[in-house]
Amino acid sequence: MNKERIFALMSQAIIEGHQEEAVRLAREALELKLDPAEVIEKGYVPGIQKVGELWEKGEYFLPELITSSEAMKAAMAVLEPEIRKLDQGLRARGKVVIGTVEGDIHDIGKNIVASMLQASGFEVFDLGADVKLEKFIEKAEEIKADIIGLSALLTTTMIGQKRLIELLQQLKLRERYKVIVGGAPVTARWAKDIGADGYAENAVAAVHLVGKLLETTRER
Ligand code: B1M
Repeated sequence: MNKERIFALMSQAIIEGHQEEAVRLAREALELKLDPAEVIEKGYVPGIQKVGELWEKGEYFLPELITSSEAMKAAMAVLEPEIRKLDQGLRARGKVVIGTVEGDIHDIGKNIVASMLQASGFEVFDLGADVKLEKFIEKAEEIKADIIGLSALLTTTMIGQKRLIELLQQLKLRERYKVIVGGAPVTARWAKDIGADGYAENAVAAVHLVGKLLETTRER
């Protein structure tokens, strides 16, 4: 089967919420030695995006959203460990604390970002989803992080990204960390407005951004 065909089937499996098929295709992709990051971005992500569109149009309801995201998570559980295996044991590139902000349980995108960062040689401390703002700071202080990464998928939880920056300022810790933000509703404009150090549209951009921010930190 060619790549385009397998990507189309992956997307379809997510749209239809077929968990077993989504997992089967993920395993097949690995057997075919396809790049797991490309498989996620070109096979599965378009499927879950389509699910979001169907939900917006009122054609899908919460049960479909849940079934599709379970199929997505099951496929990610096959692919993400493979991405992390690409990690070459480099641990010198810097430490990143990442999570989805409080009130927000979306974690599929954040997990992809965390896996890609880890595979690219950064030490990643993933706090999960619905994470209290104080917990990001506690962890960053504990492990002497370089970067705090905040994911938000809801327009109502994006405000948590702003509050985290304000909290760092209050605690006189703002200079100590670079803060990066991402998630579907987040934009470069929002990142600038709240005083974040960077915004990434997707996982590949997040890897570039973190690398660039650490370079500039070290040049100082
Ligand atoms: Co919900 N949901 N959801 N959802 N969900 C959205 C976000 C929504 C846009 C759907 C829609 O209306 N079209 C909408 C938000 C509307 C808004 O805020 N304006 C919505 C809603 C309303 C809700 C609920 C409130 C529904 C309800 O209960 N009535 C509820 C929220 C509960 C809560 O959090 N408190 C809810 C629940 C759920 C599920 C649990 C069913 C499930 C999540 C499962 C999970 O994550 N464990 C779910 C899903 C799957 C979605 C959609 C369909 C897909 C999200 C996703 O996984 N995308 C989503 C529609 C959409 O986004 N278009 C939707 C794929 C993923 C790879 O992309 O997460 O964007 P994304 O991540 C990308 C980039 O954004 C970036 O890189 C990633 C990889 O490329 N990125 C970063 C992400 N984080 C980053 C961090 C970085 C850098 C880059 O640096 C730190």
